[in-house]
Amino acid sequence: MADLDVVVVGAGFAGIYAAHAFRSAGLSVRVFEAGSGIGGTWFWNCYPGARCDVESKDYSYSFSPELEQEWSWSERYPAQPEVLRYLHHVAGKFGLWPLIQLNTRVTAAQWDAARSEWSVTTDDGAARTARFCVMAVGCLSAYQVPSLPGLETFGGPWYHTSRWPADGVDFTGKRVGLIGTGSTGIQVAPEIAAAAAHLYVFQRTANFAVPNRNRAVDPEWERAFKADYRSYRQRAQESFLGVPITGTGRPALAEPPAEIQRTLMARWQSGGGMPFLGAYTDVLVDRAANDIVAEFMRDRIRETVADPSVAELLCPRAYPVGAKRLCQSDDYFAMFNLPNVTLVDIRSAPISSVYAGGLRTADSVYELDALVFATGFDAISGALNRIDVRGVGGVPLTEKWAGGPRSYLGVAAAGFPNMFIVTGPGSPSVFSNMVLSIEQHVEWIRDCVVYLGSHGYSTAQAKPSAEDAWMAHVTEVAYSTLFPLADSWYVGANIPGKPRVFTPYLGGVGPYRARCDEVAAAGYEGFVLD
Ligand code: N01
Repeated sequence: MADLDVVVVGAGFAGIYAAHAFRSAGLSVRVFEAGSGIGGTWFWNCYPGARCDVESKDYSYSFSPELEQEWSWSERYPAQPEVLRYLHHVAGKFGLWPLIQLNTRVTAAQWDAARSEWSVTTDDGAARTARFCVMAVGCLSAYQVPSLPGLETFGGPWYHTSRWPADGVDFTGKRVGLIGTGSTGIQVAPEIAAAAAHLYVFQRTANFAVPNRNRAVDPEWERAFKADYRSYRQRAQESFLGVPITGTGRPALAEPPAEIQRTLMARWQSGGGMPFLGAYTDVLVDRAANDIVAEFMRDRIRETVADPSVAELLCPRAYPVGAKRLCQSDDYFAMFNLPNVTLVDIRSAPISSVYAGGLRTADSVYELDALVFATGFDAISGALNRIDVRGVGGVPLTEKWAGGPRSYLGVAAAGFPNMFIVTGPGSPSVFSNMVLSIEQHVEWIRDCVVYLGSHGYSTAQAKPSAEDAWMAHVTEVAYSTLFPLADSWYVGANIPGKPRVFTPYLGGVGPYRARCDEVAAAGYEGFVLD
């Protein structure tokens, strides 16, 4: 008999809720977490300026109305420390700490067909067996540092934003080089600029960013909002992004140009990426409509940045707006008006090497005291591929995914019985409000495990044919949009050698949930139950 019913890998939003959900269903569960604290992405990404780009009222668990009512967020967009405090509150309120083992990295998981159980090995050398293995490893946890020649010779400290020292970094009086201008780089840059003697921002690809218009939560608004939380959550579950936003419902191309400008400006003024990009129905599927929105955003950069040549360099042109994750910032572009900030174009003159005193590009030398990498992640599949996962016949998951990650519904993989992936490749995951998608997956997995027990089955395994059909559907939906036109982490383009496969499901949170529910209602259609 297995040691446990369920092993959960990772104690972020997904692992924490999984602990609660499985235990509430009467199952024995243990969560292994590599970090010294819970929180996953919110534990590791403690760089200054880290803030969620989904509003706090949405980026929170919905499973407990009591929790929903008792917790008060202080800001419209919560900063990293507040999200972490929230998760600690949840773990304490629901008594989850005894189920979570920190400082323990899962290194391998092997399916034992004879015993119908997983053998899970951790870096403390221990091995546990479990009937089910739930991978809650996060979509953006395998961070990447580019292999720059000479990095090991650099005389000063260097940091990756996703492994930021918990007690902070003092950049006072320092010349700092920042590499990476995605969501993270755009958040951390103004914080570094406020302290450093000089900040050099090394930009390879200019990025779009909308304002947050972050503000304190008004207690009156909060009271009124909480009175309607349940029906709001219902609307969120049925929505496209996991956040109920209201668009015009019309295509931009059918709208008079002046009206488009008015609509976009109103949304720009109220802040937030989802309502802005969601204003018109054709922005993410029609290049002409997309160009109108992109030009509107470039105009905002031009009117913010004083030096026209810097402004032009900051104007994104390499991809349709939204096809890479839209960044949010209230102060990134204005930061380039500061005398101690320099934008360096490493698209035209790439970084050639790092040396003890700084960094060389094809046409210049930059003397630096510290380097910051905001260079992103081996997304969606990276964290799982770093665990030695072996399914039926000892086949490694890395071998199955050599041509790119594949799964059925983004939650299970053929050849890997009783292994479930929370917000895995082929599910809405990063293209949705993650907390809502996490809850949906955890509950679906829990229900499946309970169903197996109550119907006399011990294993569930996705059928290869179901997986093939699902991945074909994921691809078809993606290629009906502008998303594949960008060299983004959505397609693995940021990792040298990674197969180019579009993995998030773009069919919408509501329709996706409905499909998952249909599969369950049909006795887990597409799975072999044994
Ligand atoms: O990572 P990224 P991120 N030389 O991959 C550059 C979520 N998130 O950590 O575009 C030079 O987006 C790279 O350049 P290029 C959110 O989903 C959310 O910023 O490849 N540059 C790019 O500029 C987000 O999308 C929040 O040309 C190199 C940057 O590094 C996801 O996390 C906040 C390079 C990487 O950008 C990842 O964001 C933060 C090299 N060798 C993150 N390699 C919020 O909720 C990479 N780059 C607000």
